[in-house]
Amino acid sequence: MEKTLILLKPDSLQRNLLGQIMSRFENKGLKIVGLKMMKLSDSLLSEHYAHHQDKPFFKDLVNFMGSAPVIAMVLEGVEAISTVRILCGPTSGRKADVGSIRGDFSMSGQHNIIHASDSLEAAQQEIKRFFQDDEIFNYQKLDLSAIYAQEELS
Ligand code: FUP
Repeated sequence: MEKTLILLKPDSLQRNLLGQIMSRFENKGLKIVGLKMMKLSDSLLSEHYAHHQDKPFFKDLVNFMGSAPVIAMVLEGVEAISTVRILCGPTSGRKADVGSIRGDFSMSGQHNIIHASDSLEAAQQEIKRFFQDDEIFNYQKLDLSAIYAQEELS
């Protein structure tokens, strides 16, 4: 089963969108197997955005991403990496389809609400970057109907 790394960026926190965005992943059927709040350091951000270090927006990006805590999550599911990217929409909120997270909540190419790993290789690297092994959980989703049926009998 694939795992992918999500960051709910500082604008999600500032705009009170965390619950709505997490609900989308839960409703879709993706499983949350890691979850924490983190204030990202310049050095961690420089590593995470190393592929953009020569871009004119790099400094602003690092400042923005460190301006408030983020929520880091690991989501698990069949083809979770590409499925989550579809739910997020493309980088610019202005170009993202209505119905996607960026399309519904962002008018920006930088304040675009969410980061999601874009490949298997990136997901593996990024999960290691933000989570220790013991912060990722392996658990079964319960069949609640069986538990409710048990209650009915007792
Ligand atoms: P994505 O994978 O959709 O997050 O997009 P990229 O890896 O291309 O970009 C990573 C982040 O760089 C974006 F989420 C926001 C920032 N960025 C800018 O600030 N300005 C730009 O023109 C492009 C990207």
